[in-house]
Amino acid sequence: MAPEIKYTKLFIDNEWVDAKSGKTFETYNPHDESVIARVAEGDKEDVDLAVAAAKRAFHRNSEWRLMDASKRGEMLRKFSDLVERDLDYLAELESYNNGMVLKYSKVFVGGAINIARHLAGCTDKITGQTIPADGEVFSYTLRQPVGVCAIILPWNGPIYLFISKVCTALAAGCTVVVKPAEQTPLSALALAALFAEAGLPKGVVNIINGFGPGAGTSLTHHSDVAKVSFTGSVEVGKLIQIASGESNLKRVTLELGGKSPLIIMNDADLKTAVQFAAHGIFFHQGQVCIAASRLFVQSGIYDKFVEAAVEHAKGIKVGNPTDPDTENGPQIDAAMMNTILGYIEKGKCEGAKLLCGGNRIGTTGYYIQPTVFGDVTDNMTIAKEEIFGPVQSILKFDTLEEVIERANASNYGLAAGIFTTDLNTAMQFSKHVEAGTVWINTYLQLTPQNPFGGFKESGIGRENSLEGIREFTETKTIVLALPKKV
Ligand code: TXE
Repeated sequence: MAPEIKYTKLFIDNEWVDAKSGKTFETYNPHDESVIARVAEGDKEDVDLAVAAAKRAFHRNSEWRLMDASKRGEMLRKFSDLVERDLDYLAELESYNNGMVLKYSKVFVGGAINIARHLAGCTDKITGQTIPADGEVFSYTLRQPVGVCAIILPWNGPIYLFISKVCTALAAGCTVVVKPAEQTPLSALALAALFAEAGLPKGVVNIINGFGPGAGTSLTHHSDVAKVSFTGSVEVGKLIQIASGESNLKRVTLELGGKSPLIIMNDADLKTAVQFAAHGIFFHQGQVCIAASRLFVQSGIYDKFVEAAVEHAKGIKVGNPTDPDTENGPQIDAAMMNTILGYIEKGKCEGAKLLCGGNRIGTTGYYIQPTVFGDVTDNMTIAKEEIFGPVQSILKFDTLEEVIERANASNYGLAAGIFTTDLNTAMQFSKHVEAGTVWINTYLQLTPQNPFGGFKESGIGRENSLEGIREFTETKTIVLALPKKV
């Protein structure tokens, strides 16, 4: 049964309000293309109201600013408990609105709760330094919240990214206006209600659903927004940097796409490597920024590996994300599905060997067969561009030196992985590969304590953990003159 849709309006100052224009837009279930709900469509006027609310909540005499840092932690803990209470409902909502397989949605919401709890413990550990400065002075630094933050979200992990970004901003003491992706507006509203229930003062968290041009650009150009935290495409990431330059030089952190290399050495445990490589690319139908989308297999095991990888892909059960034995669900929408099918055609035309899959499944719902290409070479489009779909591209290599060079020959640098039983190989690779996260004998393993972000065009800044919190703060240096040096 479809989950009940409780909230469809905008959320400003802890109140549910219609868009000023009265406009709404439809949101869909990618499994059967049915309309789930109509949601208020925010635009510049609504953004202005939400930013004003967030600015009031950030005033130096506001309840939020005067709250003890440890109390902020308590609020985040209370929020985490409420998310846990509603975990089944939230996971279902995610599956209905973005097609993530229900069993994985539950794991993802659980992972987000762990992040929120970790951040709750960080609020009173955001410290500055005392500095042995020259002269007769006592000198120290404070780390202070940057101000009103715009959080712009994608559709591929709406709950996980909402919780990780918003809780990081709140842990630092900021206030936020969130713009969820237009494809997945519902879960952010449900989470906003939980913040209100947790007792968060009004104006600290505000939600403006809407589109990129409109709600998104109004936020990125707003002179009272001090920072944008964005996850999405490289193209829009660049536009956000431009908007920052054209407005108030707001701080920008970007978590963008990837073309992450996963290396399988001859000495790897074949069965384990095949399983992780498959999970690395097929999880959530490949709609993951850290997907293992360039799979480099060493020549000594290449044939055996490819055979096992194809066998594995053929066995993946694709279907309704809410069925308990489903492993892959639908792509998010028709546009993404067609883009992915276009990449598959390019792969075939450019000479990659299609070993299984390659087609849409059925005519309703945005389903694509798990697809494997062998004999992929570095210059092919499918080896260079982010496909964001269930397409495993397998490339052959001979030596470690060669594969490090080839792995780094990309504009992206989000994640990388290696399967090997040789410690020296693992250490050499992890030191020299250009990636924000490197997994050794594992893949897609995210933990709340680790910073996350990318090298090169995969982004700017880091998220999660104390390092992520620092990105939502400014350093203030204080110099106190003393009559005598101490
Ligand atoms: O992203 P967009 P899309 C990659 C992936 C995918 C491609 C396109 O390769 O195929 O991006 O996806 C808002 N100012 N990733 O089109 O457009 C938009 O409303 C301000 C990787 O969905 O970047 C939405 O809320 N905001 C990725 C958000 O930006 C704007 C996750 C993301 O949309 C805007 C998603 C503007 N001018 C896609 N234009 C990852 N890193 O995980 C759009 N938006």
